This record gives sequence, structure tokens and C-alpha cells, in this order.
Amino acid sequence: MGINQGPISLDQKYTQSSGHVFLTGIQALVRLPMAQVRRDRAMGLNTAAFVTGYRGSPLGGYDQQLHAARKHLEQYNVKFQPGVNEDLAATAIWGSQQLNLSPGAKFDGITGIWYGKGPGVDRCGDVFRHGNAAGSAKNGGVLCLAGDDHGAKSSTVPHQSDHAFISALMPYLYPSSIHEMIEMGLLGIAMSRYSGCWVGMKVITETVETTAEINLNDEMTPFIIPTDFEMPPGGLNLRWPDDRYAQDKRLQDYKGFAAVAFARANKINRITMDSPNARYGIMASGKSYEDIRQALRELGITPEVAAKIGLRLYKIGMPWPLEPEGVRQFAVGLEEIFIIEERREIVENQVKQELFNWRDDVRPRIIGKMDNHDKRFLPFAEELSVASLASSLTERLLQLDLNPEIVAMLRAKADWFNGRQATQVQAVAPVTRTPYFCSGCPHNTSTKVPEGSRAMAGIGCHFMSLWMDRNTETYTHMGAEGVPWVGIAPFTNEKHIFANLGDGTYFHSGSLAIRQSVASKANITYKILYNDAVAMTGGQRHDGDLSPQQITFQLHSEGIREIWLVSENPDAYPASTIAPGTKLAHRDELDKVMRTVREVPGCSAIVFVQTCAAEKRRRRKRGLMEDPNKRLFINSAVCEGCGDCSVQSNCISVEPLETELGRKRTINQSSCNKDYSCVKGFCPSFVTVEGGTLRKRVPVALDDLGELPEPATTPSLEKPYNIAVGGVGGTGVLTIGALLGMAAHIEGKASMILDMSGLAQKGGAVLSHVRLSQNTANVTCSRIVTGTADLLIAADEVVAVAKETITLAESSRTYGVI
Ligand SMILES: Cc1ncc(C[n+]2csc(CCOP(=O)(O)OP(=O)(O)O)c2C)c(N)n1
Ligand code: SF4
Ligand code: SF4
Repeated sequence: MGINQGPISLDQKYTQSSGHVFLTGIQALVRLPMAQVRRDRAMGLNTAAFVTGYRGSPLGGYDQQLHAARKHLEQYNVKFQPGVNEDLAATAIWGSQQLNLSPGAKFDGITGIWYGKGPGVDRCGDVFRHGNAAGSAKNGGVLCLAGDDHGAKSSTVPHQSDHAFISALMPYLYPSSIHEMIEMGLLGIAMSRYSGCWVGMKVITETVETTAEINLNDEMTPFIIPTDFEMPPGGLNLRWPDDRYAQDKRLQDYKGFAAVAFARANKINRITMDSPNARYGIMASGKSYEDIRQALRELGITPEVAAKIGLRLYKIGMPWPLEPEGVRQFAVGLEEIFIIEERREIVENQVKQELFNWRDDVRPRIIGKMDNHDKRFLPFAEELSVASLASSLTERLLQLDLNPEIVAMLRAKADWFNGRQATQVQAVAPVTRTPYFCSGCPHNTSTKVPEGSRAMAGIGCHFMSLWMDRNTETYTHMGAEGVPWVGIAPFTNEKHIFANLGDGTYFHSGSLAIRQSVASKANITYKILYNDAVAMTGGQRHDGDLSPQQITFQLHSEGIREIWLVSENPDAYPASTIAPGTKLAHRDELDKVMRTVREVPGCSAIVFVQTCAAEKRRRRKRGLMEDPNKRLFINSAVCEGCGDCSVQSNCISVEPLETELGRKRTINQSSCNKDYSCVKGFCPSFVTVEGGTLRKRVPVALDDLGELPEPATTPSLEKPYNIAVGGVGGTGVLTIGALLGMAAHIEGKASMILDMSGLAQKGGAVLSHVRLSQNTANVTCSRIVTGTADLLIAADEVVAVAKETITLAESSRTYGVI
């Protein structure tokens, strides 16, 4: 029988309380607070939940999904309030645990869920330390979701949040796949209530940007309360008054140990595979656990083969603090333990510490980042893959005395993986898809600098100017834009610099960077790029009111006297609405304005106002913004192909047009966002058409297609069927994956879809890994392993030959549709 039963609906992912639902990892996290309140209600508790934090990949879309699910959340008293930035959000979480100090408390407790990407976790060092010391409420609990981007696929630096959590003495969990997301989240909340700790949870692309069926049947199962931990008098939860030394003692002496006892009682870490005479142990946490399970499958290590080798596998759900009893039981009788972790080692050091005092003759060797001769074994920096783990594991297993058949099998498989690895190193795609500003993006104009000047970049879409010819160099983390100049200016003869600062970033924390520059009397001009959206993360609104006029007043209050407001329509800003002395200019005069301000000593500012083109497109579609009825065309008979319109506009809708008389230019009317900056070069080839509309493409009538033939064969799905779908933003890649997944769900089959979208919306590559199977147990690892794609569907030729795509294909196995 299939996995799902009964009728299917899109709301089911939030309304259904048992059985299977089909959802994304982000949607699982939306479901989490509702599930918690439902559990509490079943226990007779009247609780609420408070979700706050700040967006950023891989949790970039969490806020949007929470907004979309508002009507469901309200039924469970779940309040979502995005933070102005991450640490202020975390402070509000701290408050949620203080509810019962308030005489008017309306609930028995509030579950606090904080979210942010890795750099946001870093920002929260101080508040996490304070909040964790103060503790969680008995009927509340705090879960901090850290979106870690180990491979820096959509970040300015690769990161892992593990050390930040450890520094604040916060225990943290690490689900190995989307299937565990809700279960572990609930467990983290229960652990937080029990231990008084704030509990972290690491989520990464492979777990949160994945879609799959999830089994809800354990959602209401109670957790086990430890019997081997003695609660100190007064318990471990938040209280007031609370002396700081008493708080610290409670944290140091009890809270972490209570969390460990809870982990032990609930078997958060556990042996998941064992052999009668086990001699070789493998330990892995999070994604690495599913990677190594897949590597075992790929190597042909079935349970029978594993028993012959003597394998034992340990799944770690809580990497820190590592529960010691489980480690000791796991290690008994083993010759060697192979510990697999992506990026820096956390578990490995703790296991070494745990086994340090064991007798030499019974202590297993520990292999992980280092081998037993202290030589580098697993990489620190790169992401681990199933293929690389299969090779590494084989290398270690071949050191054992193994049955010759197993040796031959492992050698053959590892050689195959190594061979592919070698060819992949050489594979260089002839061209790549580099993300770029969207057509009509305001940053095309705003990030220009006048000759003789230089600019510094910051966080946001405008970051992409670093790879354009824009005299823009170096960048900072979010909210410190321009401040490196404070450390350079006193020591250089360079007189002035421009700093780009997005409006989202200004609201988040960047206004303080400006204060720093003013305070240090730096000679700098901030270009505040007001595009009316937090564009890079999906076009969210600011998390509060922020108008260009308001910014001028704030800048004025900081002491800046040279302020310009540059826009397409300067008349829209009468003097009474902007700060005293603010000067207005049309955006066509930007160069002149910049040449003026760079001569004015001290900190100056230009507020550049133009709405994000992607946002305009969305608003026009929804009828929230007027769609101008003017279009620009290039008359190819007049065009001389000089390319000046591309240079002027930097716009990707100005495309080459190959003609008998050589390469000319044309405007792609379907992608043009009507910002009209290409016409600025006063070229006579431009033709303006007013009032005309584009001829609509006639949709294909399904009846005209006739009878579509059934496929000659369909895969049985006994084994997973792997489909790689590649393209760029807007080519329907994510839709194809979503349709296939939902179709499989409707047929009662299992699927797992991993969307690697990065900067797809800005013309970057997007690749979906779609895995279909008869049952869930076969598809727990979301990535397609090298050379195992059965089908490649490419909506873009360049992405089809990109290294990430082509390495999934294998000539004897993969069918391609381009
Ligand atoms: C501390 C931190 N939080 C979140 C992010 C994720 N992030 C990257 S770009 C961005 C949006 C920036 O928006 P804005 O400044 O308005 O620039 P735009 O993208 O609109 O050009 C965010 C939130 C981050 N890089 N660092
Ligand atoms: S999303 Fe908006 S700000 Fe970002 S590149 Fe596109 S148009 Fe520019
Ligand atoms: S349209 Fe004008 S500016 Fe653009 S390539 Fe042709 S001649 Fe040059």
C-alpha cells in the first residue's frame, strides 16, 4: 500500500495531525510551534508560542512561510514577530521566558523559537550567553534554529554555528534529514523546559531546503523524563530575583548535565546498526549520518556484509555536550572508530577525551579529521560527499583483516568513485552562469562610482557589483558597511571612499556603521540604496517603517549635513517632508552629485531611491503598482552595435542580436522591467512605443495535443529513481521538482527533493535533486550521488554542463533532456 491515505490538499501539511504529509523543511519548522501547542493542550496546559529572528539563507524563506500560514498559526496562539536584527530578536525570546513574572500573564508559558543564519548566531553571542544563564521557563522552552551554510553557497563566508552554541554553553541538536525536523524540534523544546537551557538546532540546506513526506505519527508521543538526574532544590528554570553568581553556578553545575540526562533517557544518540562481533565503529552527526548511510549502500555494504565486517554505527543527534555513557557503550570491543563531521571536529574531540583514560589494550583508535598517525584525514574546509566518504571509509576498512570477496567488492567500488573524482577535478565547464543584477535593477545605476573614486561593498544584492567593472572592492559582514575605512583613512593619502549600504541592512544594523563613521570623522559617503525591499533574501518588507524621508532625518540627527536624496521623481519629496538641508537630484545626475559630495569633508550621504525591479514586477502583477504603458525597442537597422546601451544600463535585458551586418542589440521584452536606463546614451536607434501591449502567447490547447503516448517503460521505483533538474531562475526548475514530488505523494510513493537555488533569482544556476522511491527508507539522503542520475532535465544548456550537474550523470545510466 502507498504511504499516503485519503484525499490530498495543500493545507494538509498544517491541518493534518497524523499519517504522512508532504512538505518542505521550512514548512516543517512552521508546523513545529503548532505541534508544540497541540501537545501542551493535550497535557492540559494553556501555552502560546513566539517565533522571532532574522532571515538569511538557508532560513531565508522562513518568515515568508510563517506569514503565509498566519491563519493556521493564530489557532494555536503562535505569534510571529520578525526581529529588527538577530540579537534583538533573541532578546525578545529572553522576554518570552519571563512571561510568568508578569502579573497579567495570559498563558501558562511561551515556547520561544528563534531563527537566523550562521552570522546571525554569531551576532547573538552576548544575548545567548545571558539568556541561557537566565534560563527557560518551565512551560516555555527556547529553541534556536541556526541556518548553517557550510559551503557558503549563499553566504559571504562558510560557517558552522557549533562553536557559538558551545561558547554560550547551549546544548544543540543536529537533525540528519527533513524527516527528523519536527521530532527533534519538539525534543529540543522539551529538553529546554527540563534542563533550563536554551537549546540550539542546526539546520542546513540538505535538511531544510528539502521537500519530502513526513510521518506525523510520533508527534504527540511524550518524551521520557530522566530518573538518573537529581534536580537541585528550586529547579533549573528562570526566576526573579536571580543573583548572577547563582545563575552561573546553576548553569555550570547542573543545566548541561540535565540536558545530557535528557538526551540519554530519550536516546538522542543511539546505535542504529550493530554486529555480533563488532570491531569497527562509525559515528556521525546530522547530514554526515545520512551521507555515510548512503556511502554504505553505494559500497554494497548490506546488513549481512556489515555483520561480516563487524560494523557498528552510532547516530549522533546532539553533538554537544556529547552524552558519555552512550559513547562508552558504543566503544566497547571496537578496534577503531571513524568519526565523520563536516567542517571542524566537535564530536571527535569529546570522544577522545572520553576514552583517554581507557587501557591501551582496549581503547579503540580514533580516526576523523586526523588519522592514528596524526596525519590529516578528512578535510576541514570542504563539504563532505557520499563519494568522498565511500573512498575514505574503504581506505580504513581495507586495513582490517577482511574476507577476500569483501575486499574485492570494496576495492572495485572505491576505485570507481576515485576514478570519477579524478575526472571531475579536470572537468571545467566552458562557461558558467554568474549571478547578475536583474533587468532594470536599481543597483545597475546606484552602484556606479565617478572616475577617480572607489567604493566598498556590503551585504545585499548590490554585493554583486564586486564582480562587475564598478571600481568596488572589499566587503564587510552585515551592518558594518564602510567601517573598514575608519581603520584605513588615517594611514593613506587616498582622500575619500564611497560605501554601499542597502536599506534592509541600514534598518537591521547599518545605521550604527554610519554613526561609527561620523564619530571617527571619516571622509566617506554612504550610498544608502533604498530599493524598498530586503531583496537578496526574497523581497521582504522592512520589519518596521522606513521611508527615504525618515532616513534623511535620521542621518541629520546623526550629525550629517551633506545629505542628498536622489530618485526618479525628486518632486515627490517636498522640503517639508525631508530633513533640513537635504538636497534633491534626479537619478540621471547621480554622477554629478557624487563628484560634489566626495569633495565635502566628513561623513556625507546619498539616499538613492528606486524600487527593486523584481519587487516592481511582483507588485505590478498583483496590481499594487502601476505598470507603465511605455516600451523601448532598438531599431536594428539603425543600431551600429557599439554596445553603449549595455554599458549605460548594465542591464541583462539588452541582448546581442546576430544579423547579416554583424552583432547588434535588441531588448528582451519579456524580461525587461521598464527602468528605461538603456536609453540614456542618446542613441538614435531607440524607439519608444506608448500604449502598445505585447502580443500574448496563445496557450497550447491540451486537446490539440491529441492522445499522449504512455511511456514505453516506467521505473519500478524498487530502487530510487534519481532526476537532476537544472536551469536558471524562472525556468521552472523548482516547479518541476515540486510537481514530481506531489505526483509521487498522490500516488503514495516516497520522494525527496533538494533545491540548490543559491542566487537563482539573479540569473544564477539552480539545480534540483529529485529522488523517487517506493518507500521512504530508501530515500533519506537528499543529494544524488555522483554518476547515479537516471535522468537529467536541463532547462539551460550552460547549467547542464556545469560541474555540479554533469558529475551527477553517467553515460551508461543517465538519459538527458535538454
Ligand atoms: C547577520 C546577517 N543576517 C542575515 C544575513 C542574510 N542576508 C544577506 S543579504 C540580506 C538582505 C540585505 O538587504 P538590503 O540591505 O536591503 O539589500 P538588497 O538585497 O535589497 O540590495 C540578508 C538579510 C546576513 N548576511 N547576515
Ligand atoms: S532582486 Fe531587486 S535589488 Fe536584487 S538584483 Fe534583482 S532587481 Fe536588483
Ligand atoms: S542600440 Fe545604440 S547604443 Fe545600443 S548597441 Fe546599438 S548603436 Fe549602440
